[in-house]
Amino acid sequence: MDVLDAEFIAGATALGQLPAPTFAEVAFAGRSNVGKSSLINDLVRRKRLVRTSSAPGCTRAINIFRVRVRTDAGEAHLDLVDLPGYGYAQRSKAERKSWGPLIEGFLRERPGLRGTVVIIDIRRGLQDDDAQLLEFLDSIGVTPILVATKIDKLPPSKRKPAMAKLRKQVGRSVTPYSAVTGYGREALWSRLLEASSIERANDSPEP
Ligand SMILES: Nc1nc2c(ncn2[C@@H]2O[C@H](COP(=O)(O)OP(=O)(O)O)[C@@H](O)[C@H]2O)c(=O)[nH]1
Ligand SMILES: [Mg+2]
Repeated sequence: MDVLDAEFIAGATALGQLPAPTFAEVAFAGRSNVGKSSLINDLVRRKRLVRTSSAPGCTRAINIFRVRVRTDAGEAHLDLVDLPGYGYAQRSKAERKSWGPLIEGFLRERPGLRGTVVIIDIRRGLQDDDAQLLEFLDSIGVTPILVATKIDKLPPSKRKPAMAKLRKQVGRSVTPYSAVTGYGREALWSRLLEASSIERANDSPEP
């Protein structure tokens, strides 16, 4: 995938602060420190577009990044939405409680949303809060795009069995990914473009 441009558009800690959607949007959800920001940076091939952190749990905002990609049909815009990480136990309870409505509200109400990527750490497998998010998505009729990241951290012999186990747990296909090696990048882009019906976004006016 050829990403021509990628820029930060907006950050918000409340839904009401977000700008109205302009292009198709794909949201990225996952536990804190799962590698969400790294994955978005790898997708757009920009090292520091999205701030990554070794101190987990520090992204409490919804951040929107606009990308312009070259497609067979020409060029297209797509907005990538980095949602706050969930499930970080060391944050205060009140703070954690505030993330649920923000994430769920966005996933439930955002009119421009075309796809929801749920990212799982392949070494940890499906955690309770991942399962809860999948249940929530199911309850609102959203079929997630599932990604298992940090695949490079497993020795090659353990990758296939770990993926098979995860696929069985979630009952659908999962795209393996490594933000370090770029493994899975093209496969995930295909899923993002398909979810976004990118040709339609292509007809949209310039922002
Ligand atoms: N080895 C490896 N490390 C990763 C990968 N993705 C993220 N990380 C590391 O995991 C930590 C958390 O990543 P970050 O993208 O900030 O996670 P976020 O909290 O979900 O946005 C950082 O130290 C990253 O360098 C990956 O695919 N492979
Ligand atoms: Mg992050």
